[in-house]
Amino acid sequence: MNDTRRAILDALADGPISGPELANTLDVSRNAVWKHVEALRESGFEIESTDDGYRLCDVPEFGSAVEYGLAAPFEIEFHESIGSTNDRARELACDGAADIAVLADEQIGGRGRLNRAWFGPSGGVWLSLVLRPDIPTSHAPLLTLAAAVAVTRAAREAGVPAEIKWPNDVLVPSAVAYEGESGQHPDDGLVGDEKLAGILTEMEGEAGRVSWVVVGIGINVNIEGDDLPDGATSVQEAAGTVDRRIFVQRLLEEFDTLRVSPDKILSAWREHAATLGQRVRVETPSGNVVGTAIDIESPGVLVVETDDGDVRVHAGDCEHLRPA
Ligand code: BT5
Repeated sequence: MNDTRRAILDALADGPISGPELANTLDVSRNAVWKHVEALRESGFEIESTDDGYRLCDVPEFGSAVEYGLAAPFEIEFHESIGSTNDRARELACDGAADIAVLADEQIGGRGRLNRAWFGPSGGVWLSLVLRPDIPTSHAPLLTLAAAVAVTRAAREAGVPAEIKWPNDVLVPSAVAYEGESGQHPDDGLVGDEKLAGILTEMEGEAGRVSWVVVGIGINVNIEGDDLPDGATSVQEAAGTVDRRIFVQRLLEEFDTLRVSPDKILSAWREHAATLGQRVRVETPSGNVVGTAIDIESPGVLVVETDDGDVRVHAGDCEHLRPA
């Protein structure tokens, strides 16, 4: 959001303020104030002109309005529709940007890991954070874990019983659907959780240090079940529609708290993880690992207890299995 518009909103937060007073405080012309107020109205802010001056009556549910009231140092770049927020964030990162959150309502060319397609209809939260942390490249996976915790906390606050699946998914347990409705599990041995969110972290480094990291987060928020792929769910399905501005603010604030205290990330992850204690099958480049997930180690290594001893898995696709 433009700096002057942000300053106008900050001033309006304390109650009505007249055009001349705003012009004076912000050191711009009255005409400029009027133009910025009009632009804010066009982007959905309800600003009334009263005898006491401009009064902020309502804030949009989404868009660059996410910056309004945000208690974390991210600038929001909003797009109604975009190919991939990660692609845009990478461009910004290559230009030297930091702490920008690229946000979209609809994403038409979204990517998952291994270039899988990511479905991004209108009503979701498609978000990519441009970060420049001063950390070794080997620590970057911790940021994926931090993002998963942040999404899970925001979803739980919205009433969704969200849990983390290693390494990069947030899911909603669907035990209720199988036990309650049909009384039968599908015959694939899987627990059958439904995916609420996925995370795609990309980075560039030099001499073992991170130059930039893009943490791409896709969350099905205000989307009907019929508009989602099989095996997916949304906040709307699990708990009803939410104000996405508040949802994204909570997520960004949680993420910001964790990134400045990396030593707290693993314990926070353990607290919210569905994977720990779970029988799992992890597809790795060197074959399948089947056993019970017993712990996570820095910077995101899953420890699986197998018949042949403990195996440490650095990357792979993880499935939660029903007890043998
Ligand atoms: C992920 O990959 O889960 C990472 C997804 C990251 C998406 C975000 S959105 C903002 C940013 N911009 C981007 O372009 N990407 C990031 P993976 O673990 O590989 O899972 C991909 C699989 O999830 C697909 O093969 C589908 O099976 C499934 N899927 C696709 N769209 C989905 C959706 N909206 N909800 C749930 N599952 C989905």
